[in-house]
Amino acid sequence: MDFFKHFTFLAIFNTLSGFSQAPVNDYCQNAIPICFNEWVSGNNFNATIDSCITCSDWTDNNLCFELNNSVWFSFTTNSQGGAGYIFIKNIQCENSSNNLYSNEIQATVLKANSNCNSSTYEFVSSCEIGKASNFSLGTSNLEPFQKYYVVIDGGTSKNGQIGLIAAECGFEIKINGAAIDPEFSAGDDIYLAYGNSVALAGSGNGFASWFPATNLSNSNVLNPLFSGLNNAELELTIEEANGCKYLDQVSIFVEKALEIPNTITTNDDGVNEVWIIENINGYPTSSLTIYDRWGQQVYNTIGYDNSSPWGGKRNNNFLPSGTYFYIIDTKSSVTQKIYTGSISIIK
Ligand SMILES: [Ca+2]
Ligand SMILES: [Ca+2]
Repeated sequence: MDFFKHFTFLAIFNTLSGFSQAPVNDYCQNAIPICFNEWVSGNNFNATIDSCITCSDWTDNNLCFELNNSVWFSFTTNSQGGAGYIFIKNIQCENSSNNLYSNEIQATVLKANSNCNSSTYEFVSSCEIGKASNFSLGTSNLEPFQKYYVVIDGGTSKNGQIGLIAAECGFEIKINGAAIDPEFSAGDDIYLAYGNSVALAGSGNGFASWFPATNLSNSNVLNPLFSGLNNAELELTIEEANGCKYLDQVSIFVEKALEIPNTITTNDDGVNEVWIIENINGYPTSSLTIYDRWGQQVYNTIGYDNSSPWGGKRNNNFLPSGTYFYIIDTKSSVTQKIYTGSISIIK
């Protein structure tokens, strides 16, 4: 039994440590896209280089550092271009306690043509070498709507000693900066007269999808017509060509006529204890004021909300039975209306 346990352990250990396959992003053509401000795990365990002048891992066109076991990431700039920053953290190298192995990685950012032909590579950042702990790469003049690559490779030095076995390391990578900051929006909040339709004001550089799709003319265009009869919260997802997804929300307020009860009964019987104004939730900036018969204000609020309604109190004290008077201004830019009337408190 002991032998069997031991055997099982070995089998598991071999499975975990046996990275016999090269990483999927061993070559420029298979670079893994990185999205704005999202950490991605990577490693160059068993990564390789190819050895022709025009192929992915360049050999002659090496103005940065000698490649040993490179892996590739890609990102795409927005319509503005400009500055981009790449961050690399949590560098964990295999054999880091063995003096025959390097524990340092090296990295740079470059532009390539679509075939990842190394003779076309243009370096757009510094070449960072000898990195055993967190570091960043900066680049300032990225072109708009352009794909760039980050190449990460194991170094061959350690504590100043050179000629060691190239480092194989795990790490995490992310990117941000104005050139990558995604341009997308679900638009400003919308106020809509009951029964009307409105075109949503989505924007973005990619495939659009709105959720929920109910009441939309087409959930996969940026500006579908919304024709719902109730308030709605819609979420816009933009999936860019590189697979990065970005989300934004918009609120739609459908403005209906208010239905205002004229009585509340604050007798604690659980019925009509509070003032529920139907459809007030279509007017999130409404103003509501209540006065007593002498014209003294007893209640005032902006954006009356039926989930915390008026219960016949002034401050925290119940008001006497009687007739009070309200003014509700919907403050709407679409269907602005002032409602006035009386509200009776009966105990
Ligand atoms: Ca490679
Ligand atoms: Ca009651």
